[in-house]
Amino acid sequence: MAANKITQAVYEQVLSRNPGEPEFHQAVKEVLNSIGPVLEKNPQYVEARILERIVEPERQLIFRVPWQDEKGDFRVNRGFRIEFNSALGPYKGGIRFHPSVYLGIIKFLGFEQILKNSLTGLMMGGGKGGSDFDPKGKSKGEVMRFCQSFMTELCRHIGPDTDVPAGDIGVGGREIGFMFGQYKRIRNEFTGVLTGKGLEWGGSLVRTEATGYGLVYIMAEALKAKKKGLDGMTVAVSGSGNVAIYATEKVHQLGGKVVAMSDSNGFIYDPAGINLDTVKKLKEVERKRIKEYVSIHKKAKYADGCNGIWNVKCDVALPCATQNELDEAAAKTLVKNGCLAVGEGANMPCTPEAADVFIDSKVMFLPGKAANAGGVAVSGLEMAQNSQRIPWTFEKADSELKIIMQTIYKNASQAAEEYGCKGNFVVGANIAGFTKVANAMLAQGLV
Ligand code: NDP
Ligand code: 2IT
Repeated sequence: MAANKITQAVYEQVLSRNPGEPEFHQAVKEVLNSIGPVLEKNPQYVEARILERIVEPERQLIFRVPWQDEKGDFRVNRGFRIEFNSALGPYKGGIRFHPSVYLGIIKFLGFEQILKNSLTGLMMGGGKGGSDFDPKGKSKGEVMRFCQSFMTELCRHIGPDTDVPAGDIGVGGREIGFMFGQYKRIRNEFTGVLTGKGLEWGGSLVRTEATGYGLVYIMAEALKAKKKGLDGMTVAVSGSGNVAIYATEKVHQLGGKVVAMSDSNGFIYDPAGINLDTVKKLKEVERKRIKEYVSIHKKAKYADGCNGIWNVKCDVALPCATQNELDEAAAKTLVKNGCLAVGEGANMPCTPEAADVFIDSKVMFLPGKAANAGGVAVSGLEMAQNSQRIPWTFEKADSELKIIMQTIYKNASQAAEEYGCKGNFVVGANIAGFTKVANAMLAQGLV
């Protein structure tokens, strides 16, 4: 059978076996659309039904998370952990707390994570977890009780050599601390079962910064290949969470100027360049809205509606908020305004139509599974430090991160070129990530 017939048949099976999960379908489709040529060259993958296996999670956990709010009322949320693929190592991937979370979101993230983790070159399989719990407006005590309840169930399924969660939207250092404490109490073991831990108790330097820094390192590498650099460039960064903040920090360190950031309510535009100390204080310390920025910086402007950020004229766009936040119309506006490069800090922030606009317009487009792999890469380095029981210096972790991002760029470019799609990093990242996982699955037999 021709490769495109095979991928089409697998896609149809995914649709019928996973109804009502459009984000998962979208993530799978993008990969299937990339790997036809790999199947032509490697009939052994087809014979061993690697595709049919890779789209089916090894294990899916869905559980009740009961907790008590400040008034003493009983509340219930739903918890998830998808242990998607362990061909390359223990399941590894973040935990997301957001009201939009349901099975399809966690499966799309878990599926992407398989190939992303493969690209890092470290020993990590793919997994993802989360809950539809909304941390917004909750007290610290409520968040702690929720995290403890979530971990009371999750702790039976994870372990430092089995499944190692970390943060994602709505889960940062504070939540990792609460979950780690509960795991330790119940299991009576102090192990590297979570990454993104505090620096005094097993965390790695650079993990907090890693996703944003890594995104900018790979963007700098891609621009260098075009004899360009971030110095003097104007940049728009959506979101104002972990990834957005440290992407902005690194852009500024490299001489670029971030002029816009956002949250789910709206965006700020500061032509003088975003003052990151203010954003950090508002978002990391005070947990306030981005709108407050303009009461401190009077020349900056705020507008309601987060999508408006893509109307801001910029050389480089870094979507760092959430899936499908940048659509076809926004992509066309960016292209019209002269945007040269787009790097996905978030997971799948560009719709397929938006990605096509960039690729067709020869805008350099770095897809999330390559561009935001720095976070999980430093998580892998945190696991290595935990195994050694020796913490590394900032310089060592940062230089390893940079090397990993440069290697991802090189491997994705080479794979794209080898399969006749030079400059297409979507195809390149999918092929480079997929090939390693497929080979490992073949070698491991009927897994
Ligand atoms: P945070 O929770 O720290 O920040 C998320 C940011 O995105 C907030 O500014 C939030 O605004 C905004 N946001 C969330 N949902 C929406 C929405 N529906 N529309 C518009 N804006 C939204 O999360 P992270 O920075 O950690 O994660 C951001 C993205 O990066 C996610 O896609 C995540 O999967 C991805 N990622 C994260 C990694 C990490 O190490 N943390 C690693 C690799 C990828 P508000 O406060 O209003 O909700
Ligand atoms: O999407 C991601 O790669 C993350 N949220 C980070 C995962 C991790 O295990 O560090």
